[in-house]
This record gives sequence, structure tokens and C-alpha cells, in this order.
Amino acid sequence: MIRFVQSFFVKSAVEPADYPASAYPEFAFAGRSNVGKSTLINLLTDHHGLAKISSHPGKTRLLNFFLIRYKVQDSDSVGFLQLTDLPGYGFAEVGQAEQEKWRKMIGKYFEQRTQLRSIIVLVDIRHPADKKDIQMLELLRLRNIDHCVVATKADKIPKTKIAKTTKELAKELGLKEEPLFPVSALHNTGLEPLFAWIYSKLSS
Ligand SMILES: Nc1nc2c(ncn2[C@@H]2O[C@H](COP(=O)(O)OP(=O)(O)O)[C@@H](O)[C@H]2O)c(=O)[nH]1
Ligand SMILES: [Mg+2]
Repeated sequence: MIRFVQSFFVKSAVEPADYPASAYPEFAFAGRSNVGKSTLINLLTDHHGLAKISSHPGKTRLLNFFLIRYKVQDSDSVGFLQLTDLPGYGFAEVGQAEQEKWRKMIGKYFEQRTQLRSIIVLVDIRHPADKKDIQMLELLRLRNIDHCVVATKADKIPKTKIAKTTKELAKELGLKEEPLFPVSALHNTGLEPLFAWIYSKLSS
């Protein structure tokens, strides 16, 4: 199993020319604003405040890159990977022009980030599958980009309902092979399968 032992904010960028030049395998977090992307990055890295949790004005519309040093447990193997906090979608008050900017920024990232391994799409476990999330997943399938889904805020529904809700969500989202991991940042639960999945993508 893998653990993230050190984490650094590298930079924010919009244009590919400004992405960090390093070629480490990269995993990006996508999802609606407020779904819990930054919180999950902080939790995985055990680095409180690494990805700003409260939407920091200015940084929320950018790609935020983080460098992670990881260790494979029960071995001496260490290495680096990168995480990207993608700008959230689905803010109601955002106009057409802003949405178009977002689409271009994400499009370029998916197309040009050659070391991109997988996208982690976050959805809120409390809500039925959302149109914007379905569109994101369709885009990933269309572009043949590997991905999984994390259902956040699992602490907000009764424990007994998690399995059933996860199954329903997977169906609504049209998931096939892609896994869906329920996670609670509040209770720090559900991270193991996600770490295992990331590890599997590093070694494949
Ligand atoms: N109860 C609960 N709250 C969460 C969880 N994950 C995130 N949140 C809260 O949801 C809000 C938005 O989280 P944030 O990480 O900023 O979302 P982002 O906009 O997707 O980056 C914050 O108030 C978090 O504390 C979770 O698993 N459980
Ligand atoms: Mg955020």
C-alpha cells in the first residue's frame, strides 16, 4: 500500500506552457464546487491547508498543482507523483463566458497533460447523479481518460445506506468498470481503497 509522506504546492496555472515541467505521473480531482476536492487532497496528504478548503478567490478558477513524495509500505520504494486540483464546475452564478473559459482550460489540460494517469471525479453522496457530473464522465470516456469516482460526505447519510446509495449512484452515473469509493473526510473513512487504486495506476 502507498502513503503520501510529503506534499508541496507547486503552482497555479491556466495555460499548458505554465504547467509544472516535471513528468511525474499525475492524478487530477474534478467535481462541482464545494463537493470536497480540496478537503480530499488535504486528507490524502495529511496536510491541513495544503489545498485551500475555503474557495480562495482567484485560485478557484485555476489549475492547482501539488507535488507528492510517496512511500510504498513494507518496501523501500519511494517516488513522486503529482495531484491537480481542477477548478470546480456548476456554480449557478457563473456566466457563459466564464463557463467557456473553464471548458477551454479543462480541454487543454486533458489533451496536453501527457503524464495524466487518471481523473478522480467527486460527487456528493447525498444527491442523485447530477447532469454536470454525467457530462464530465462522458467527456472522460470519449477522450479515453482513465477515471474513478469518489462519493464524498458519506458521514451525511446513515451508515446502513452507504452500500445501496453507492450502487444507485454508480448506475445513474453510467459507471461500468470504473470504481466508486464512498469517503468521509469528517470521519476519515474510505481512503484505503482510493490509495490502493492510485497505487495500481502507478504500477500499471
Ligand atoms: N461532512 C463532511 N463535509 C465535507 C466532506 N468533505 C468536504 N466537506 C466540506 O465541504 C465543504 C467544501 O469542501 P471543499 O474541499 O472546499 O470543496 P471543493 O470546492 O470541491 O474544493 C467544506 O466546508 C468541507 O469541510 C466530508 O466528507 N464530510
Ligand atoms: Mg477547492
